[in-house]
Amino acid sequence: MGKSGMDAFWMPYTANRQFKKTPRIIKAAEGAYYITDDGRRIFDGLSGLWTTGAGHNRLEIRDAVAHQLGTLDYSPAFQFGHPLAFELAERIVELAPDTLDHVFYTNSGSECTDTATKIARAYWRQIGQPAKTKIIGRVKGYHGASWGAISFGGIPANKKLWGQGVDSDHMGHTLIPGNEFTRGLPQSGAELADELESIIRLHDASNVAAVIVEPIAGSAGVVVPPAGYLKRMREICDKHDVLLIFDEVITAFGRIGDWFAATAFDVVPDMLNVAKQITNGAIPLGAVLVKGDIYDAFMETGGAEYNIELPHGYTYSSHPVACAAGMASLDILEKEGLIERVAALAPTFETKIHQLQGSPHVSDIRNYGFAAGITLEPYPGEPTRRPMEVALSCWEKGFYVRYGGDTIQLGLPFITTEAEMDGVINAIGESL
Ligand code: PXG
Repeated sequence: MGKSGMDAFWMPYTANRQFKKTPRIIKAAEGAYYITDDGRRIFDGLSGLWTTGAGHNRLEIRDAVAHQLGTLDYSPAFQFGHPLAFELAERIVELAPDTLDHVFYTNSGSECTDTATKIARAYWRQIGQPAKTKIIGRVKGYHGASWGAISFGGIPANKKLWGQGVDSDHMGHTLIPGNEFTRGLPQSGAELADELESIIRLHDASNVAAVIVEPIAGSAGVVVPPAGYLKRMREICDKHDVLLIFDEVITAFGRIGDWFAATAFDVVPDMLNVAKQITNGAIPLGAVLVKGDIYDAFMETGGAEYNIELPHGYTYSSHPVACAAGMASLDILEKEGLIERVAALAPTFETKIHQLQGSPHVSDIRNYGFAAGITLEPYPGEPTRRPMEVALSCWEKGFYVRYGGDTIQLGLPFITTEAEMDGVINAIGESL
């Protein structure tokens, strides 16, 4: 054992030295609350890591997982199948926009990123355009931690240690002066999508495979797209034969008061990535929803029927226990009307969160559905310190909020009451 009993675990995306001096240990959870090792109840203001909208320790999920573990704990993912994998795929496709009618399973958002962009490059190659390899992301984009994700992702701190990755380029983000403190979608800035056309022209469309965007960027601090921006992006992709990938790892399954951003904003991508909320966070599972035309192209160019059309997948793709958790999570969202609840209470949350305008150091607030980002003016030369201090102060007060870069982020559980909204927002205000 290490010196303090904490040395051995190299914690991910964590200030290890600081954490191990002042540990924050979560021992249990219940509904919208965590219970710490010293017995405190902490309101979960980020639904885990945007994962657990329906609240923690849901009995329905526990029962489904337990049942599955006693029926079929694992089955080989390649060349064999189990019933739940097909049932869950059919169910996801029913919820999704019509043209997204195939599901490729992964275990995480990062794997979705690699899967969708690998499918994009392979698709162009299979239909005779092998030079279309470049993937375009955005500044401030977060798509996970894989080689692909850090290449076309746009968060500098996540890129700087690794050097050259996958062939990619970046559009700018959409946080423009004048749009501060917008409630919901900013009304100006749709033309920022035109930069995509310039980048495609720069590299020539014959070299560009796809563009990947979070319809609402999460990790960068809840960056909401200007009205019309995503539609414009869709038009540019169509014009230049570039595939459009929506990374909906945070936005899918209720966070924004709809099943998907694609349905909320009425823009249908060629592929759509989901994870996190699909199992309410209980078991890792991700999926790439793929347009029929793309799937069909692989089937048609696959050669002999015994050939594997897409040599890609993971040992745990379509894991039976994860699929069971997925079915139970979708049951809860549907039966309890949680997505409708988020839509109904989003305006209340919007009013409340914007009451922080005017608090010390607050330079912007953005919101959509049950997500919000607050930008704080930095200490000179220490851009990430203030949000950390505010979040740790909230933790002391009994509220978990996310900090990252120069932002504080909220991703409320879908079951949050109005009093709980006030509680967490007041805690942020007092901490500021
Ligand atoms: N895409 C998006 C849009 C994400 O938000 C990933 C991909 C990667 O997923 P995995 O499962 O590989 O981690 C994410 C992850 C935050 C925060 O504070 C967000 C994520 C992870 C950790 C923290 O906003 N999102």
